[in-house]
Parts: sequence; structure tokens; C-alpha cells
Amino acid sequence: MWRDLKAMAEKARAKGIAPLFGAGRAADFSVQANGLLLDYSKTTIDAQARAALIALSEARGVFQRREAMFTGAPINETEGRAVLHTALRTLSGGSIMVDGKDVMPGVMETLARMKSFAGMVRSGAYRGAGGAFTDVINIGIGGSHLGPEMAVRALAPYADGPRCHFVSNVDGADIADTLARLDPARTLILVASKTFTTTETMTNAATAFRWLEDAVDTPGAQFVALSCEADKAAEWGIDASRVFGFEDWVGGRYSIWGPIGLSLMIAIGADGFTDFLRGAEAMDTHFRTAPPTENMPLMLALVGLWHSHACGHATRAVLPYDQRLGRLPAYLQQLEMESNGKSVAMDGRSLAYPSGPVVWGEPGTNGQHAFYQLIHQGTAVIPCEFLVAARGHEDDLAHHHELLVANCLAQSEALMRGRDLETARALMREAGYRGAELERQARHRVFPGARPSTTLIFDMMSPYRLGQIIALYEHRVFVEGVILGVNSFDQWGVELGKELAKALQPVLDGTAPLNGKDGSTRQLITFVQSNRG
Ligand code: G6Q
Repeated sequence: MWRDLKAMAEKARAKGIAPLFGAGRAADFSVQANGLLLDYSKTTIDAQARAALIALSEARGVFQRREAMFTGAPINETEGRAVLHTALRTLSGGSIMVDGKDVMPGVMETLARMKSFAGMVRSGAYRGAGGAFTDVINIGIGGSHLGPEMAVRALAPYADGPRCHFVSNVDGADIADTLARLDPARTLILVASKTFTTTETMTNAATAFRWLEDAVDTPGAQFVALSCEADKAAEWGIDASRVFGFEDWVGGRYSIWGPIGLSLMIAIGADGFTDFLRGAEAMDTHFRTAPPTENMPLMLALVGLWHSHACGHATRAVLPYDQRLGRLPAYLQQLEMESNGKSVAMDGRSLAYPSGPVVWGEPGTNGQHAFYQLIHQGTAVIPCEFLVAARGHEDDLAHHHELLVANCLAQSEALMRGRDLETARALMREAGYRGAELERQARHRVFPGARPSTTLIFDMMSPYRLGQIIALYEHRVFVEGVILGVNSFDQWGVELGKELAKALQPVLDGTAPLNGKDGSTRQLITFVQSNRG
């Protein structure tokens, strides 16, 4: 099947993209879902390729697997768990059974507790030693950090609660720089950790505790736990009324929809957070019910696989034309690369093809003045995924937004059209060049064109839109994972480094011998030991 797709992609490459445009291509190769428009017409995909990709998804069992996920089957097979982050946003009611038990009453109860607590923090009814909380720090890492950090920044225009800060890195610089700006008597600490054992998070939480202890009489009262491990949070001294739990069927990188999203709820309020969940739920319903060609997550996944596995493009750039989506690329890096960066298939066999692609990016227009050079003229083709809203939040700066949108649309047009040698020569002739020098200069000004991109466009960023967009990407990753045959919901690849770091700590402080280490690691340890002053 991959071989056929590769042959198809090779033929499509020869045709290019611009010549595919006849009447109706833009609409035909686009998908709409509740106010979002995904235009994938600026790719080499034609009707035949699309039909083959949809057939692939059918053959790989995407639709059965989708139902299995939504209904609580244990599709995370290497960990024996259901995958039910969608339950956290099922506001429309109904039951979802896991091991014979309806999980929805528990989900709704926790959501209600979160709303009540967030409301008290926002109103000042629950306060710190020095008065109503002015600041909240979410201490967490990976899935317990990237989602809330990304979303709080994306939705800054909707924030009317205490300021939210995010500490993740075990590098003391992260917490030191954050605490230095804050008043301990008016700062609430959210310890966000599914397992409540993660070294980085627990080290930062202990440092935050000492900072509070030096300043207030009851530091523990300013701590909240967001975790599956209520007992560990209790051992840590956090009162049960401030422990917000969730179940192991919520994966870390899929956890923003529940307690891990508390910082977002405190920032934008319970109503805004509910809108965020509603947007995601609308995308869930769309994903579950829309026919293949009208199904946005499915088509986004198929476009992605076309580029990575049929065309062989090893990376993809995600380019939000929205400064506040500055952390979206990092968020998607985790979502996509931790989910589908696997080389063993679900059945234990080695993958016979590459795993999911490298995802990277930066907000436009900044990227245009940096790495877009390589996207336009480098030897590797990098499919680009643009995101832009028709309208910004700064009504008094509407001309900025017009420039932003113009740049976004111009980039996808330029990537597709390119500039041929004849046009470049004419430009150089006009600029006064002649002969060999004209030829030389012209060649530098050629753009190969036919570089693929998709554009996701919507009216304006809002909690609802962000919910839709994040759920769109989650389901895209799911579909890609099913087609690749990997388990998108485990992450064994992060374990080895953690184990070795634990073992290295006593070696670094001199309480364990250097034995058994390779030459390079020994040299690096010795260097650290003799240079740390
Ligand atoms: C996400 C991963 C990982 C995890 C962090 C934090 O899917 O599992 O990024 O979120 O390692 O884990 P804790 O929430 O348990 O501290």
C-alpha cells in the first residue's frame, strides 16, 4: 500500500501544485468544521491520491479504532488502559463505561469542584496569607505543563483572573526567576503531576514550599495538587479539598481538559473553560460522525501521512500567524512526536517505514525573517501548516492584523508558485545585469515552487476555537498513529534517560564510583567535578 502511495506521490511531484488548480479545487480540497476551514488544496494531493489515502485509513481500521477509543476500550495496549481524555469534555451527558463502571459522574464532580475552587480563587474568597491571590504558579513538566502554558498564553485576551506563571525545568533558573517577581503571601502554587513523583516537579515544588515557608505561617494552604495520586498529595501535606484528581486513562499530553487545566480555568474563568471544553467536544462529534472527505482530523492526518510517508518529507513546520500561539509548536511537538515517535508497532514488530515526522515551528511573521529561507530555497521540502484568524483582538490595531494575514497568505502562495529562471533573468536584466553575471545573479533568485502547505483559518481565537483546534490535532495524531500501527498513548522512550540521570546524581556528587561509564561520560563528569567551584 505504501508502495502504491509512493508511486502516486512521485507522479504528483512531477505535475506540481499550481497546475492542479481548476474550477472548484480550493473548495473540493478543503474541509469545514463548525467555523474552521482547513484548506489543503496547495498540496500535490489529487482526487486519486485522496481516495487511496481514505482507503488506507479504512484498511488500517481507523474507524473501528476511533469507536473503541470513544467508548473506553483499553486501546493503550502496552499500558493496558483506556484512552478517554474525550470523556473530560463530554458535557452533553451520557455514560462512558470503563471496566463496567460509568466514569462520567466522577468527571462531572471533579469539574464542578474545579469550578467552585477557581471561582473562590478569582473572587478572593480563597486567599493567601497576604490577601487575594494575585499570582498562580503551575509547577509541572511535559504534559502537565505544555498544554496549560500554551492555552493560557493563547487566550490572554480572555484572562481576567490572577496572573499565571509556569515553572517546568529542574534548572533552578526557572523557579528562581519566577519567584523573584512574586509576593509569596499572594501566590498560589499548583503542583501539576499525574504521578506526583516526577523529579523536576517535586524538586521545584519543594523549593516553592521553602520559599513560602520563609514568608507565611501556613504555606501548605497555598498549595494545590493536580494528580491521579491523591495519597501522595496527602503525604505531601496538601488538604484533600485542594486535591483535584483524574484517572490513569488520561494521558499526560492529553490532560489539559481536566484538573491539569486548572491554571487556565483560574485565568479565564469557569465559563471560558467550559467554552474551551465545548469547542473540543464539537470537534469530537465532528470526528466521530463526519464522512471521510468532510472529516477534518482525518483529512489533516492523511495530508500529514501523504507528506511524511508517501512524499518522504521528514519534517513539518507548524506556523501560527498568532503571536499568542507562540507555544503551540512546542505543544504539538510533544503531542505528535511523543505519541508517534515509535519504531515498534503495536504487535511488537519493527516498523518497516519511518515513524511520525519531526514537528517544529515558530509564529509568523518572525519565522519569515529567519528560517523561511530554507523552506523556500533549501534542498529539503518542508510541508508547512499555517494557522491564522481572520480577525485579531486588537481592534485599534486592525492594520497590524491585515499585514499579518497578508503575510500568511502570501507565504503559501509563494511556496506554491515559486519563481522560474526566466522571471528571475528578467528581473536581473531590469536591474542592469548582463551576460554571465546576469545568469549567476538570476539563479540565486529562483524559487523552485510546488512546496506544499495547508492553512487552517477561522474567525477569531477564542476558548471555543482553541478547544476545537487542540482536539483537531489530538485526533489527527490518533489517526496517524492507527495507520502507522503504533501505540500513540505510551512513551517508553523517555524512561532510559530518567533512569540514567538518577544513577548519575551520586556519581556527580562523588558518593558513587565512576565505574562502568564510557570514556565520554567519564570525561564530562570529571570536567563538571573540577569546574563547579
Ligand atoms: C505525557 C508524558 C509526560 C508527562 C510528564 C509529567 O504524555 O507522559 O510528558 O506528562 O513526564 O509527568 P507527571 O504529570 O506524572 O509529573
